Formats: sequence, structure tokens, C-alpha cells
Amino acid sequence: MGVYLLDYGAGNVRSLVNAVNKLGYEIKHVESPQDLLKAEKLIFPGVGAFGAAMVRLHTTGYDKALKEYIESGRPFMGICVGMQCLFEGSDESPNVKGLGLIPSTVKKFNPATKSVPHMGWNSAALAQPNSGLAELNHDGDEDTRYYFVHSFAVPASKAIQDWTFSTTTYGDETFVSAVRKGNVFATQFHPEKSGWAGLKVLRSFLSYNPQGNGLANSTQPHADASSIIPKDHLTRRIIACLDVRANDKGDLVVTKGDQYDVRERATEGADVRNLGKPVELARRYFEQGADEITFLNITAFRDIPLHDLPMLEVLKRTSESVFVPLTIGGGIRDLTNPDGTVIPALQVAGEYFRSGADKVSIGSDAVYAAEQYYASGRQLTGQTAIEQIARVYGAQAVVISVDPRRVYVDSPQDAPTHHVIPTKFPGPNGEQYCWYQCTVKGGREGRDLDVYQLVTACEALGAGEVLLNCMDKDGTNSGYDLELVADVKRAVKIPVIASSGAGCVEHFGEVFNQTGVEAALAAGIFHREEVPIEQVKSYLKKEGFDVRGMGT
Ligand code: 1PR
Repeated sequence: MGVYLLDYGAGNVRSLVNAVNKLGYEIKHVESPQDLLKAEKLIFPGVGAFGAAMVRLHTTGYDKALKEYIESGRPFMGICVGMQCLFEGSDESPNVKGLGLIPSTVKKFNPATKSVPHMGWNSAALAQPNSGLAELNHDGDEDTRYYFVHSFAVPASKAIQDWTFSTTTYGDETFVSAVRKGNVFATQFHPEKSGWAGLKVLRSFLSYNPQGNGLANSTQPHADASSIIPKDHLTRRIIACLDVRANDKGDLVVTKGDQYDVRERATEGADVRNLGKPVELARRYFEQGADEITFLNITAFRDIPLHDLPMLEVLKRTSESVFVPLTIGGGIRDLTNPDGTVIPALQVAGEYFRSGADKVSIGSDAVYAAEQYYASGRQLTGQTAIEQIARVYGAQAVVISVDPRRVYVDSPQDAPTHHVIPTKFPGPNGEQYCWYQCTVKGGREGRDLDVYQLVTACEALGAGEVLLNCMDKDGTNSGYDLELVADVKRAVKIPVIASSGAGCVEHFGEVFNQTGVEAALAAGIFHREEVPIEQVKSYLKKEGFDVRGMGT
């Protein structure tokens, strides 16, 4: 059977290809509009901006071919921006027309009432009965959540009731999370990133036996589909983090430091701690229910030629069997090859996306970009890695990894240029205040920039999420730095991942309760198998938090 993939080169389609392969189907890449004539089934994934996707379709002639394909009655599946393109247009790119198949417009979520992007696992309430082409699990099934990552969505409305296959609520807004009519099925969420539940959705499309009567073949929506407002089921995310580096024998290992020192004993020359192999551990965490996996290449501040990036292979192999979002950090910046050629950060990130990453995480380079931002009087130059990667791959694909450490002061006047907060945990000399200093190169160098300055600058530059480590807490098992986390959460509208210090299940409850963060990350307790991910989730569930189960 000819399952074709229409890829306009804007991101990670490797995971989708891997998911389709995992289900026992081969996928062919569309290389010209003529290929669409041969396709028996077509998947159109989308990442990045609506405007970029549509302009690409218009200039390459795919828009016309795509419409003809859909009108022919052959099965079509759109994903994320691939769904949004079916509409008339989007607020994201007001001057660019969509395919106009569905009479409505894509709107931006209101950031005044919630974090934007909508990022994470949420449910999808059926507005039409399930049918061969498209099958979702029903809303309310506690194990069924799908992975969403988007800032724009189509509001649910009566006008498009006949298209609305499912709706989802995020905060105060209910939007169309899947459309279906005749041979057309499209999801706002990413089935290829939605674990077992997502694979089931893909399987329904791949195994569907078309009857061939196109758009006319439509099922009836539930009588009052647009008036159904499902509950917001966005879950708190639990992220497993793998710090990766070469050990002294040159093998790539997962390691874990205490306050960033990854040697067995805190002495020079001791071995790097070896807690396992990256691909195997990632697979184990996926199977245990991790909602995301983050890899940090912790020695990437050293110059590595592009073709030697060891994490590319790790990502390629991981994405064959791990169907949740993958983030890669470490070395996302301009690289210099041995012959002196500079590889721009955008190209480095592109290599990672093509190898299976969904997000890149920027550490040191984000600090330098924020410093430049303030030095230039808060100018957006469009030249930083954050701006460039966000423009091409979307803000949701750009995470800022922050490595701060506490600096104690007696009073705010002692650090007049910094964001000083009172602390309940006084410093060694009884200091009642502190600020958080940003570091670069894996904590090796402190800068004259505080975390508040960093995260607000990076949000202005277009980052989509903050991964907030804390050097004082890393590896201590003593709980997250709640004062730091709460302060950062208040400072930005983009989602925040709390990291460093998790030692028991209660620490996760505490950080969600007291700071409102969207996600919590841990490393050591998972690697040492002290607290399995399932245990964290069952505790959170018992405490009344929405969490994703294993899915079926
Ligand atoms: O500066 O863009 O090349 O990125 C380097 C990346 O590598 C940054 O994301 C930085 O956080 C990370 N990194 C560099 N050195 C280390 C180190 O440990 N020596 N790891 C390091 C940071 C911290 C967390 C850790 C949590 C949870 N590791 O990611 O996983 O603290 O740990 P815990 O649950 O065991 O407490 P660039």
C-alpha cells in the first residue's frame, strides 16, 4: 500500500516515520506534486509556523495537488500545523491563506489566562462517534492523553460542528483537537509523540480500508457538539533527564553529578560515574511512563565538529522505540569545524531535529544572548540562536536550560543590579536574601546576570520553555529549590520545568503545589532506581493531580 508522507522540511518527521514503521507499515516520502497522484494514503505532519508551511505549499505547487488529493476521496491525515493548514487562515500569519477546506480560522491562545504554548498531555473528548478512519479513546478514560504542543488552535464552534471530531479544553478555552469528515482526518496533537495511545490513533488511520466516496462520506456529529465543554485534563509532566558524556574510556555514558561534579569521588582523576547507556535508559523510562525524555550532552561546551556530534546517533536510535517528546541540550550554538568553517546554531539544531529531537535546549548560548539583549537596550536582532531556531521550528522547540547558583546578600541594596529575593534558608553568615547567578559551561563560569534577567530576556527573544536547574540542589535529594522555582514561574508566561534535587515522591507534589510549574524533571532517583516513575505518578494521582497513565 502506498502510504506517503508530505514533509516540508520544518522539523522532526523521523519520529512519525518510526511510529509508522513500528506499526508494520512502510512510508514513502512525497518528492513532487506528481507523487500525490500515486499515494493511496497521505500523512501531512506539520511543525513550525503556519505561514512558513503554507508559503512552502503555495510556492511548490503542493497546495493545488493536496486539494485534488483530498477531493479524490483518498484518506488524508494531518498533524498539528498539518491540521491547521486545512482552515482558511491563522492569526499566526494573517497575510497567508490556508487551504480553505474548513470554514474557520486558527486563533492564538490567550496568554493572559494561562501559559502559552499549550504544551503537554491533554485529553480529547469525542464529538462524533469513532469510525474506521479515525479512532480516539473516549474522554474520561484516565489513561488516554495525547501530546499537544501549540500556541494557536481553532476555537470550537457550531459553524464547524460537522468537521469537529474531538474537542479539548485548555484553561478557559475549548478548541478543536481533531477534525474528521469523509476521508479527511487531522489532529492538533501529535499521535507519534503520544505513547501507546498515539500509536493506536495512527494504526486506525493506517489500517483503514477506504470506501472511496470522499467528503460526502461523513458521520453525524453529536447533536450539540459545540456546547460540550470537556474538562481541562492537561497533566503535570514528569521528565526523566539523562546527562550524557564520554567516560575516560571514551564510551558514551549516562552520568549524574552532585552539584554538577560527576566524578565518583570529588577528586581529580576519579572515574566519571556510569549509570547506564543512554538509549537503553531512555527506553526504560518511556516504558515506565516518562512523559518526556531530556538528554543533556554535558561536555558540549568543548568544540565538537558537526559530523562528530555523538548525540545524533543516540537520538536516531532512541526515536525508533521511544514515542514521547525528546529534548536535546548541550552544544546548541554556532560550532567551528576543524577547518575553521562556522556551522550556525540553526543548522546544528536542524541536525538534531532531523535525528529525532522535538526540542533543543540552549544553556550557555542563552546567557550570552541575554547579555547582548540588555547591552543593546533590549533590541531583538533576529540573529541569536533562540530567535533563529524559534522562527524556523517554532517557539515550542526552543527550551532554555538554566544553571543558576545562589548568591547570599544581607539586603537587596547589596546587589542593586540584580533581582534579589528574601529566603527562608539564610546563608552561611545568616544572610536573609539571595539572588541566583547564571553560569555557563556547565556551571564552570559565573556571569553578572541573574536568573530573572535571563528568563525574561529569553522569553522576549522567543524561547518556548524554561528548564530550570539549580546547582545548589543538583543531586542532593533534598527537594527542589521552591523559592527559585516559584520566582521564575511568576516571571514568565512560558511553561517552566522544575529540576534539581528530587529525592522522593513528596518533592514532586510540593513543587507542583507551591509553584504551579507545568513539569518536574529528575535524574538521580530514576537512574539509581530509588523512586520509579510509576511511583511518582501514583502518588501525584492520589494527591489529586492529573497525570498521564501508561496509555493503551
Ligand atoms: O551550555 O548549551 O552547552 O548546555 C550544557 C547543558 O549541560 C546544560 O543544560 C547544563 O545544564 C548541562 N550540564 C553541564 N554540566 C553539567 C553537569 O552536571 N556537570 N548537567 C550539566 C546539568 C543538571 C540537570 C540534572 C538535574 C536533576 N545537570 O539536568 O539532571 O539537576 O538532577 P537530580 O534529579 O539528580 O537532582 P550548553
